[in-house]
Amino acid sequence: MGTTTKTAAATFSNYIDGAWTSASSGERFENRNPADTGELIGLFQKSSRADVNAAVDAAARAYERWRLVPAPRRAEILFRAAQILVDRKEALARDMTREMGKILDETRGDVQEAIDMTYFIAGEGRRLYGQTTPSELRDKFAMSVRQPLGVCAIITPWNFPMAIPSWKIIPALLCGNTVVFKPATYTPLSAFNFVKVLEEAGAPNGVVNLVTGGGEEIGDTLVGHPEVKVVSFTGSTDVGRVVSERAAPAFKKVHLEMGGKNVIMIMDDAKLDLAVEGCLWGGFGTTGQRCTAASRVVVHEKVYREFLDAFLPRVRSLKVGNGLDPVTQMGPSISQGQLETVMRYVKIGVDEGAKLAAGGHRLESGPYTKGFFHEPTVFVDVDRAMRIAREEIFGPVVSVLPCRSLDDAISIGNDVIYGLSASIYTQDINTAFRAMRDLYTGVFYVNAPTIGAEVHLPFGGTKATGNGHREAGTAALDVFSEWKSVYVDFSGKLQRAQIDAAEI
Ligand code: UN1
Repeated sequence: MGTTTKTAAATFSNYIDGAWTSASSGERFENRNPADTGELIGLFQKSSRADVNAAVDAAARAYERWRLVPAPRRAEILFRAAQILVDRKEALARDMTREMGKILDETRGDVQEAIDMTYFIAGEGRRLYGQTTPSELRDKFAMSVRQPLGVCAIITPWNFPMAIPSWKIIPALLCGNTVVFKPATYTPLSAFNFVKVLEEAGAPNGVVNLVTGGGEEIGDTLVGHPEVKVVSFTGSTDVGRVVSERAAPAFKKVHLEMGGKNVIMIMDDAKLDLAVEGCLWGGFGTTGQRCTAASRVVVHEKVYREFLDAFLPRVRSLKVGNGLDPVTQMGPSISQGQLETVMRYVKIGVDEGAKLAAGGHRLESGPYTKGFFHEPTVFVDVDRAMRIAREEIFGPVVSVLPCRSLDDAISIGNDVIYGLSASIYTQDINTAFRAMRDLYTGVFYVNAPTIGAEVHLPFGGTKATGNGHREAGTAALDVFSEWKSVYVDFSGKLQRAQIDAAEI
């Protein structure tokens, strides 16, 4: 068992080579509820270089057997894992809300996304299609097959503590790789829960390894380890750049999923009540802590006032609180540091001359005393040059900008360094298709907010959001496998490609 109750709080172990083990340092770190820091969720292993090395070594050994297990057999383990996740969905969601704050409806959705991904990718176990193609020569066969790469480093954020690990770990395993999983320090319990499910589903020893803890030492050791062949990272653009540079000298395959400054564009023919619902959900769902959050809303000047008159009262009436309370609509920020970032950006917005139209303050009294709560906040009359319109805040802050036309909206929409998600509200199909074509993002929505991607399509972004790879969908298989082209000559003689022409 991975847990032992010593004092009041349970202690959770690393998982290396099929054994639940303590960090070699003997040190632990605390995981606390961001809605109530008085609640200690548990103690987790503070791992160091030695633990990472042990995990990578175990994964490298396990790889030699795992890569030879037929993919449909590997998939059977994943199908079992999906079913266990279904059975445990409610408990897993509650654990997740306690450790990272988002409301229960959303943590149920997070677990559901892991279930969806696991079923979807498990199905690919019987569909790892390559190509067969006629050879240009007689008595010769040509085909391509996917091959695994080896040990994958999986480095994940706290905002989707089970969904995002599933996007990476499940396709990595299906393709025949083994993994070392380093989750964010704010959400080690959901990581533990996920790995436990994989263990119970029958993942052989060493195929999945979990190393908890923070700091540069673990990340640096993991990314730099010569046995690590793939690095899949979701997090900030700044850290993504460091990961990329660290992996570059050995030409490792690096998949990065980073920041966003996503836009909802509302045209003058839009259904405004629908757009208001979309902006509330896109802007304040997950307390604005999604890479896909709708942190910018661009509204046609003809309906600008009308939209704000409907939107602002709804923002002000959002119920903020502990995500376990069914009436709560928005939970806390993840940490003191994230809360301070939000407060810093509110000040930046005010100093830049944007108009604060809703919220703008930390919530500290009554039920909020022990958590990292902030009011849902809206700036209006924002200019595209302002920092609040350009930089990712990762909190409950929405900037509303007026625009004169579709072209103006598209120009504002594209005028940021990121390119994850964008959306348009319009009733005109021509307008919708033009915007779909011209917004340079990896995800696009019509008459829906910027959040809510489903697992069977590729997920990722352009520009500073990503590095050209996509996760989810069958695109995920391209991150975790490499193509091998195979030629079988059964002519019994030397046939020189491009030189010997086949007789007609
Ligand atoms: C993220 O914001 O980090 O599309 C991931 C969505 C979710 C995933 C978000 N399915 O909003």
